[in-house]
Amino acid sequence: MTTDTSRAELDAVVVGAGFSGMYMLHRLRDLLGLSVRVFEAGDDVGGTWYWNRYPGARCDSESYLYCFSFDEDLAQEWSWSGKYPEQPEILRYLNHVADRFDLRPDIRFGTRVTAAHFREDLNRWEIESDQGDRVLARYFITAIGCLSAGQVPNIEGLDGFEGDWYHTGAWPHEGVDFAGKRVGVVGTGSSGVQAIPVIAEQAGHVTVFQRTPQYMIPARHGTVTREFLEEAKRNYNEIFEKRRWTQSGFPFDPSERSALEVDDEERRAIYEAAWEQGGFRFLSATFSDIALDRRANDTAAEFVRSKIRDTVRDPETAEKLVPRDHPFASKRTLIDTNYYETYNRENVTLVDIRHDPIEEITASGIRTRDGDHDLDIIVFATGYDAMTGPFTRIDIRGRGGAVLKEKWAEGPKTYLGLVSAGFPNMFMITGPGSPSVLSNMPVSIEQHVEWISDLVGHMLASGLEVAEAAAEAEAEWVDHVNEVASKTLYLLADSWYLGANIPGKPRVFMPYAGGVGNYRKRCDEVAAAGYEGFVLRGGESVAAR
Ligand code: NA7
Repeated sequence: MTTDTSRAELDAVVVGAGFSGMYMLHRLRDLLGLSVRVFEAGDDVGGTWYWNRYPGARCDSESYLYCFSFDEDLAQEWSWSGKYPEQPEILRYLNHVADRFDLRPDIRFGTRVTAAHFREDLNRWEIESDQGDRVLARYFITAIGCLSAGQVPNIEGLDGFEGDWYHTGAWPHEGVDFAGKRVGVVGTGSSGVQAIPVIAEQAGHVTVFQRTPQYMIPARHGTVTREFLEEAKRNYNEIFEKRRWTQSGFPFDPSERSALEVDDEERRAIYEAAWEQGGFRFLSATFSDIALDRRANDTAAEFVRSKIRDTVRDPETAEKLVPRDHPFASKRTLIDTNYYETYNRENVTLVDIRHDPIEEITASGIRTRDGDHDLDIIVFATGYDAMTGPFTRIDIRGRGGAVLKEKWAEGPKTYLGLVSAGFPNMFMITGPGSPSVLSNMPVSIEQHVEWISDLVGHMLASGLEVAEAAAEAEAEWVDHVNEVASKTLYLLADSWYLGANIPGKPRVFMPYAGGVGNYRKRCDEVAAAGYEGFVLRGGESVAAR
């Protein structure tokens, strides 16, 4: 424990001031009247949207669905400019929320929480920051995001690179001037795929280093009009209520047809129509069994492969871009704008590093087995230590000094993705074991924030001091999360859902694939049954549910 420069005793400490932390602060402070401090590593609000300022950064949930629903006036007064919001627009929205609810006075910016230890003698969390804070709080709430611990691969020679390099998730605020530069982009997930076409328009030359080819669905920005967005506002209640009960937090009607019950011509026509509309609807509005049945999935995969071959003029490049080693949508589905078309540009080269691996970074670029690629700038779009990384980089200790990182060494163990046994009064917003990254995030965030504040309200009203997961309830939930995942095709890909992108990380499917609506129902039932699966303690009395 470090120097004690700032002491305070609070009801709650919230870590992170993105969507989750901001709404959590509002609920606890303005609804329950608690004293709350939010610690935020960035210099302003926004979380993911504060950090991810790379060219082309935007959300691939549609704007009118990627926002808060808890306040109708907020929903009515804000107008989105188009189908998919770009990073600056989402950041403006979150700044608007911060101003509207006067959140900033309770957020300490530029401050990273380094440790949180549960003090059994006090029934309080002792929380420390890199700025020397040391505070006590009854509740310790993580709003740290699922994709906030960026990973730059450990490639020999990076230190000696004489150009500039950046990770997409820690992009300089002043931007990067690519004009005339030779740029290497490592990684072709959502971030790389958004950035590459935009960088290619500015740079002298772009070399893309691709490890795994991915399936992409076009965004089709023009398919949402201002009239549509105004209409959506008028149907605010209906749309947002529907959003809460679907599989992924989008209010779209899923198809009930199997991809195998229609003939080739009809199937192709259905895929074509969804392809023209663009976006995530392709996953749900086409057929019901794409994510579950390998043969059905193959039809979607083959359709996307044919689109790649139709778009990319050089057949050799097209074949490098065609995904073959995993089912469609078993990694995070990507939504693109001009991605495949970008490979028709003269100034873009694709290096398939599965066949021509990166050997080292030299002073002047990247050396692969087959040759040297001279570069002025390297962009690492190499993703995150997803879901557990944001937790394990904080020194979190529960009862008896138990270390969360050690408890989770073989994979995250949570009850409902909200709590972890042995870590009393610690609540995780969109923690592992909840739908989180498999859903439209604001929907899952609102559900967790409201559920947590309801529990805290219940504790206050009932004189309870401590809420904690029962070990058996947690074990059952972990089994359930695994069982649900085993019925999907997710386990057939090396994805960050499974930790496969981080060397040495245990291969465990971390999010809950049972669907946002089913999950919400389960959480509601747990609460209605007096917080079943929790041990609630108040003063001397102990209530095991
Ligand atoms: P992702 O989706 O994890 O993508 C990272 C990309 O970087 C992906 O193509 C990886 O290949 C590649 N990668 C990772 N490590 C390496 C190394 N060591 N060498 C070469 N290539 C590597 O991160 P994003 O930032 O694009 O997106 C994160 C999420 O943000 C996204 O899913 C949305 O939810 C929003 P791989 O596929 O692992 O072979």
